[in-house]
Amino acid sequence: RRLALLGAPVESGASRRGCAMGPAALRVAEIGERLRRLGYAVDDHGDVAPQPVEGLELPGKARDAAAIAGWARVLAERTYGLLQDGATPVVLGGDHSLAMGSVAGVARHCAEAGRELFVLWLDAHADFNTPSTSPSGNMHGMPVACFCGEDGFDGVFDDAFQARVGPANVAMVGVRSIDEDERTLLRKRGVEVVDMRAIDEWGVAAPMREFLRRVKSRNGVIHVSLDVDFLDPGVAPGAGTAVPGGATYREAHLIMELLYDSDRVVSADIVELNPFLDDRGRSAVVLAEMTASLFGQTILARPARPVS
Ligand code: DIR
Ligand code: MN
Ligand code: MN
Ligand code: MN
Repeated sequence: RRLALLGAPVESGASRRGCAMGPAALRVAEIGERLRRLGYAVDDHGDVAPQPVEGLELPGKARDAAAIAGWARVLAERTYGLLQDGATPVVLGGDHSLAMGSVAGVARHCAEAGRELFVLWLDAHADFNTPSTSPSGNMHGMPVACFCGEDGFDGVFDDAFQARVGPANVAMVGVRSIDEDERTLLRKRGVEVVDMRAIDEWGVAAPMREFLRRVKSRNGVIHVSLDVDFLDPGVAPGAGTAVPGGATYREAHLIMELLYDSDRVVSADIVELNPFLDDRGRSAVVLAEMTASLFGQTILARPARPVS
């Protein structure tokens, strides 16, 4: 199996700068080497450059929409192309607005291949704002609304990348910060949200197994989008919008192992790492370790038992 690393140093979707250094820090944390040691052929395609988009403005609040659309378009094309070639794209962020593009590319591939796509959103935030609900106008708080086909994103993509993900096919885990209008919309659409309270009550394994059962029952595939702020700030301080009470190292690690065991993951984003705010590269290393676990690194190096 071939893994393809794609750097996407976008940061204008977030409120603070620094995410543009994310791909470089993940490489210094040896994300590629870790995956190669697992036996994959890993191609690092370097950092992609955004397509020039001029004059795009979205109705409402959406800061730097034209530039974000430029990143989204190039990433949609690249993830789509890599999947068509049989590779597994792993996009290194960059802020979370890049998922507008990565998921659009995966969705097009799945639509053409007749496979149902599910998205697992690991994040402190729901990222379900639209330009009309967003209090900040920061587009890293909007990607899920965008790829679920909410209004307000006209002109971000051209016709080739209009494939959407049904809100019922999105599961969010670790959420603990949602804006008011965002919450209303999220509820209306019926997105599954495993919030921190649910994790405290049930742990991560029970809701993950339920999600994976659902994916399997539809013979679906999974795109995993991991925001560094899913983790507790004590584990991963390199986050621009850190929220206390996040996932522990072990919870996050177990999720990655369950995902690997499911054998359904076709693509991933590793996003929002802000090396400027990090503590001696600690968060970069944690994310690189999580990525290795997502692709099969195990503690005992023995075959895992299949998920029932
Ligand atoms: C907030 C923060 N919900 C917003 N979102 C963040 O600005 O839309 N997403 N930090 O990752
Ligand atoms: Mn996010
Ligand atoms: Mn977040
Ligand atoms: Mn964010």
